[in-house]
Amino acid sequence: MIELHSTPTPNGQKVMIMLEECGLEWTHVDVSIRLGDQFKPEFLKISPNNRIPAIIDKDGPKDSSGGSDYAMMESGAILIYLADKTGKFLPTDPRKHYDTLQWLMFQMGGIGPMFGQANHFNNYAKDKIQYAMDRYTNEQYRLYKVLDNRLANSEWIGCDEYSIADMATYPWVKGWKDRGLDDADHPNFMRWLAAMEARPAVQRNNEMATEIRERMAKDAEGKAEINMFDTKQNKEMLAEATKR
Ligand SMILES: N[C@@H](CCC(=O)N[C@@H](CS)C(=O)NCC(=O)O)C(=O)O
Repeated sequence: MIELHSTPTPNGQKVMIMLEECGLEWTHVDVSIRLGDQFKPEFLKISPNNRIPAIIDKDGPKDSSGGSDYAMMESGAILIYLADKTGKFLPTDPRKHYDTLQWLMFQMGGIGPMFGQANHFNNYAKDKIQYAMDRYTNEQYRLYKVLDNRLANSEWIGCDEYSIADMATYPWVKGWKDRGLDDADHPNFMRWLAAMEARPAVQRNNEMATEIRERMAKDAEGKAEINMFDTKQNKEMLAEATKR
């Protein structure tokens, strides 16, 4: 059994898709980053960076005393772990393997951070800073073009097989319409998106994400939220939660 301690943001959803694709037994443990659950000591034990997603594999690699609970943070590492555990969605052929890892890292180091900043400066920052909005919006469109170019030459993002690189990327890029992307100018990306959305596991993910979000919103009613974007407050919350 795998416990996914998370909330259905793009980083959370990529792990949900993998768990569904692999047919592993798993459960979602709701971690409300709006209410500050990421600073609770029990969560920090499994995710010292106070970020979702994290997993606990109840049947993980054994520790020195024979215990099999294994905790992990970082969505890309979690996807590789689950692929290794199940032998699925990370090809063993050396070229396909490293191609897939390259494109997984492209999502982790490129799409995730840049799309996240674009979303922040366009939709949440309290000051409208034109330089930051332009910088990250342009980067976001450039990255969509990199994907479209890749998908002109490859059926899937990582290689010619569906893989964890596709699962990692999909939740970040599926909101192309809201981001103002010109679909006619990205035909390969649109072909891939349709193939992703034809997969039952991806469809289940999208339904579950909505259900979990609704459940968490209900649970949060009447409770005080933290300001997730106040990095000073976040720095202090982590220091307070981990002081010795
Ligand atoms: N590199 C990390 C990034 C995780 C991340 O940024 N998670 C966000 C939600 S998508 C989070 O937990 N934010 C909580 C916060 O900012 O306090 C990963 O891929 O797992």
